[in-house]
Amino acid sequence: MKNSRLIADIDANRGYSGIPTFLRSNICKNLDNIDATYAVLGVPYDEGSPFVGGSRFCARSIREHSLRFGGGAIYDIENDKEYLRDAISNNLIVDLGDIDITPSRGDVTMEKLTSVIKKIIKQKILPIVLGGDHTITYPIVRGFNKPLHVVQLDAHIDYSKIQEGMKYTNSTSFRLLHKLDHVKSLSQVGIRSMRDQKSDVNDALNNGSHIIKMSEIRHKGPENIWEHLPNNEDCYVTIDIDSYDMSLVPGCVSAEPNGFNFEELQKSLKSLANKMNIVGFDFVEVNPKLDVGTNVTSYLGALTVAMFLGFIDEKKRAQ
Ligand SMILES: [Mn+2]
Repeated sequence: MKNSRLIADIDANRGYSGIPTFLRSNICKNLDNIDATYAVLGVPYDEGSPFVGGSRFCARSIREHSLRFGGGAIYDIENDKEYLRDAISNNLIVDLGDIDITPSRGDVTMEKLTSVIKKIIKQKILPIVLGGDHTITYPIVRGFNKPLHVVQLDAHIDYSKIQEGMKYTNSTSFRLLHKLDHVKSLSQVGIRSMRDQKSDVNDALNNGSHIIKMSEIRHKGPENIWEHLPNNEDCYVTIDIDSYDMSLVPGCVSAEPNGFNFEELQKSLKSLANKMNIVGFDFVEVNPKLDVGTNVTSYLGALTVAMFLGFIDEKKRAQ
């Protein structure tokens, strides 16, 4: 067969055609035998969202918008570089589909997520997890069985106290994961929401969190904010779409002003991928039902995930 991967080459494979797997990667159905370097997993869970639900449609929408990247690579004219060409053409990326959601049983759903993450990691494959809301990061990180640093790019600290038994929410995830023994450090980057509570920020700081504010990012430059992390150690990254400025993310219910512009987030992710050994990442909180007609927020999400994966892949290939 000329092109078993279905990704656009010289064939017309338009963004609106085909089965929407991430970057038209092959579907892998056997979680115990994943033949790939990178595995994409969707978690269509938004029951942890206290305001407006709908991010359960994030993963599907990101996959759809990822189909718009053709030509078998992600090309950046700024440095005349193609990312992921080898990964795409050699099927190093697979799409595992979504975690099965048990409605109204966040505990059950998140157990499933943790067990799938364990299976992926056991096979030394790098998980790329598409939310869903920000609840998912804690169940993902607890699935790792080795020491790692966690970097959170987010407008909000997501460090609320557990109240009324609400454990699996998008505002409690980082208080929970910060307590895990194998989490060596937590860096919370781009935090700026005036809806965050001072007491939660104090708790995070007292527990050793490195909170990096927008003023520091702009003062040092977004590529120079990682000095506190030891080179080449394992690092898990979580990207909340609301780390971007409100003006860029109409399809995000928690958008805040004074966030990252694209170049700033690009530089911070590139420098992080160069410095650390990235062992997995997630991307969360796009709410496609709130987006404008062009679905730019989903497109920006697909671009961000593909771009960061490109940086990680570039580093791996250089080693
Ligand atoms: Mn968040």
